[in-house]
Amino acid sequence: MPRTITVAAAQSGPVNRRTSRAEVVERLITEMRQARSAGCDLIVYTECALTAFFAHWSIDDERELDRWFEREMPGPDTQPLFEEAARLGIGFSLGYAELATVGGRTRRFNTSILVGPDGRIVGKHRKIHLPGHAEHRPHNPFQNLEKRYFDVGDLGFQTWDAFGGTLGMSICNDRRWPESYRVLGLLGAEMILIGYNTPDNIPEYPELDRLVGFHHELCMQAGANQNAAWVVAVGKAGVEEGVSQIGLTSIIAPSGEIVAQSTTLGDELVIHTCDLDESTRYRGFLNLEQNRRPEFYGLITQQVGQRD
Ligand code: ING
Repeated sequence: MPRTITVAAAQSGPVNRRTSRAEVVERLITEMRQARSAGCDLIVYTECALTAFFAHWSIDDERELDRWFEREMPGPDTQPLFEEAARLGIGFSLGYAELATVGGRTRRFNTSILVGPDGRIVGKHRKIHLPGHAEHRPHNPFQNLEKRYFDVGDLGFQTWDAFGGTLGMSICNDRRWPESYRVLGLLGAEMILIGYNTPDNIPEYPELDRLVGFHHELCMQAGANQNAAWVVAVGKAGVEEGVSQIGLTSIIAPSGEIVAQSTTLGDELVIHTCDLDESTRYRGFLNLEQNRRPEFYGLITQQVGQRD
């Protein structure tokens, strides 16, 4: 009996900064119902799915900043999503800005959770690779202030047994680092869920603008194939608060092939039935256990620039 997960990658169109969480959750629930009607076991929402991607502008007042964060999950605005998931019997992953207390200190994370078909949280990932800058850059048409607004994730990379397989999560810039996929692959990930907010232009490197879509696909196709995992990558797309973001929501097989991809810059469900035994096949082909030579990989675990 093949082990399959039918996944809906729920690309999000722009979310206006004045759109309430309740309105967004209504959109998410509509998509959840559509996904379930299409026979999906899992719907994957994007990074910071509940709000506009507020890292794209400067916020100096801490109380104003904290308005963009969730203090509890589920909270009053998101509880209906969990309840509908349990009613329909469909799982989901959701990206959001998390305000947490860790060791008695307030911490702010760019977070995603995995929720089972019973509406219970299975696992949590906190974004590790924070791109952008901490200071306001007045000459840029938009900011990326994740280094100011978020702490580096403190949970590492993890996998969970769910939906009949082993699943892991990453968030946005995590997908550009081969280490993200390799650690998840070594932990047995057969499917990696990724949300992202990716502008289609890079103020500091305009000469790379033409390659933003190519680099987005390249890093995930390589990560999927080199670690024998499915990758389900879901974008916040379109022009959101003046920032034009790529779509290219993609489902990528362990072969590295993009088997399904969005064609719009709005809300769009990209659905595919993923055979987890494809992961098993490519694991056998790769043979990570016998063919890796970690004795030569030492440099990878060192901080760049500390080489003597
Ligand atoms: N965003 C971007 C990402 O996709 C970025 C930042 C854009 C990096 C373009 C490189 C090129 O990684 C987030 N939110 O990480």
